[in-house]
Amino acid sequence: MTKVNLFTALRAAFPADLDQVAIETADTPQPLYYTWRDLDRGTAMIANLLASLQLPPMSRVAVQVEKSVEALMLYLAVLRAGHVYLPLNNAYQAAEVDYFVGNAEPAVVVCAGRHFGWVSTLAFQKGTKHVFTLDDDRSGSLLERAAQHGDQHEPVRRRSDDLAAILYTSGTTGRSKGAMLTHGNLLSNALVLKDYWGWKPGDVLVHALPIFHVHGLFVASHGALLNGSRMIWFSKFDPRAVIARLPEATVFMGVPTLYVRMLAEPALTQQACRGMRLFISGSAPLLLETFQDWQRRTGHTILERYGMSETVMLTSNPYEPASGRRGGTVGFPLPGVGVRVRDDKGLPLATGEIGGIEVKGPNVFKGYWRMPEKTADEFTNDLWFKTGDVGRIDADGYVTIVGRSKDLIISGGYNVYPAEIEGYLNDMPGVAESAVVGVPHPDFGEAVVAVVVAKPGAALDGKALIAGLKGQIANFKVPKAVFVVADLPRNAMGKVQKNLLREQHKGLFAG
Ligand code: MLC
Ligand code: AMP
Repeated sequence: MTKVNLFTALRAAFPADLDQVAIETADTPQPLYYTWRDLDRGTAMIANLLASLQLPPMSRVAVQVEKSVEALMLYLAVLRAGHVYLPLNNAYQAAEVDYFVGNAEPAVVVCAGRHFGWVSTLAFQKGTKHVFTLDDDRSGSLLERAAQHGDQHEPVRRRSDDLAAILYTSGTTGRSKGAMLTHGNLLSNALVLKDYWGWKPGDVLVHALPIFHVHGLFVASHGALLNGSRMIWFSKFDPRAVIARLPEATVFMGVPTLYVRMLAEPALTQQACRGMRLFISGSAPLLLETFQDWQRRTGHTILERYGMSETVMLTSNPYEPASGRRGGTVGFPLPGVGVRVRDDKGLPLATGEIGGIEVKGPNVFKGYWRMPEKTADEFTNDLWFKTGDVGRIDADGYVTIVGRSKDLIISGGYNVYPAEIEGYLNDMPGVAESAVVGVPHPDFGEAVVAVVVAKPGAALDGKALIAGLKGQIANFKVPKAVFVVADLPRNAMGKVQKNLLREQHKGLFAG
């Protein structure tokens, strides 16, 4: 069991020579070079600013900003100051942010300068005392205020079961739940991955994922920081630009869409990948076709792993030997992580049989923020967490995910819960009812599609409904297509048969 503030552990891994470059930006107008000393001083100044606000211990700090090195420093500073980091996808719109702020009651909110008006209004209404701005050009009140503070700061002591972060993940009923992750959850997982993925001196990570979810914020950033490794930092994924930087790098992490988009670039060759040691994929199923195309084109075998906001990383294909990485599987339970498969009644299944995936380990979260009943529902009597994923474990121990019992769509690595979108559609004028499903999509893996029924006498137009949703909910949740129908297919019990809708629309984006 780890006993330290996660920041202290990451800080201890900084190289002895603090003047080496820790992060180099790849898509700012001019490249910016941040040394390890810059990270240490910058996080100290922000932590000192937070300390000067005299917040109660473990206050939530909610952050919705563009990706930047300073945004990463803010995350590290929140850990350092002993508070709880609450990252928000920057696609979230006012109604979504309003819910998160109302639910988490952050003491501090940090937002983009252009959103200060509406964010501060709703945050102050909910009792937040401090709203700062941070933009991706290093401007904003957060850094202005932090610059007035000293660059030395003693990290606040934290125990392993103290909260470090809250990550909101949507619920099946449409209301998001805040997964509470502790210093111990995050550090234990980062230490296991450092070893399992063979991080070594000289590694360089191309970081091109957003930093408001587990993959980019924890798996990628912690991996590099804990290894004292340099990062080549993209604020936004651009396949061509990323490929151009691969020759200087050794490690890359992405959701499957990133691999699909890079494969579409002629510049992706064995030569471009000559220095690479490891390509890792996760957050959504990697198609076997993508896995094989990548092998053929680059000579590298993608290592697929499986995780969740509630658990960080759970399973991984082996690092060695690369030939042990099996496409279509998510590999083995990580050291210290228990993975088992159960039937509907919670009974054990034989090897290879398909059932609900349950997990246990030091990485498994502490529960949902202020939702004890929901938390209890998601754990078995013997305290295994029910992932909502459906899969099997074969005789060699490989875990394969075959589906989900939770009604969830994963589009380009982002989760979309149909119930939430149906709620918004049903509230629109003229809509009697709706059903939202995920269908195969060549770029996003799955795409959100809605089927709606009009109220008697109302005339509905799919494009107008899409336009109406934009501005209300994050853009990645907006259906790519809306069909207006006379009736939704239902079974004898009156339940909408979403499988029939998925079948009917499965070819919509083919080719
Ligand atoms: C963008 N768009 C999407 C989308 N991303 N639509 C569906 N699904 C997505 N994921 C839409 C926008 O709404 C917009 O539509 C249009 O695409 C262009 O927007 P953009 O912002 O320019 O898109 P782009 O930069 O190309 O983003 C695509 C992407 C991004 C794949 C790079 O989605 C991304 O970074 N995904 C990674 C998500 C991630 O990190 N997940 C990890 C979760 S952690 P319009 O109509 O407005 O033009 C987790 C646990 C674990 O799951 O195991 O790791
Ligand atoms: P999130 O709530 O965003 O953390 O998403 C977690 C979910 O992503 C998991 O419950 C899985 O359904 C899915 N997921 C993550 N990694 C993989 C993977 N490698 N293959 C299939 N699904 C995955």
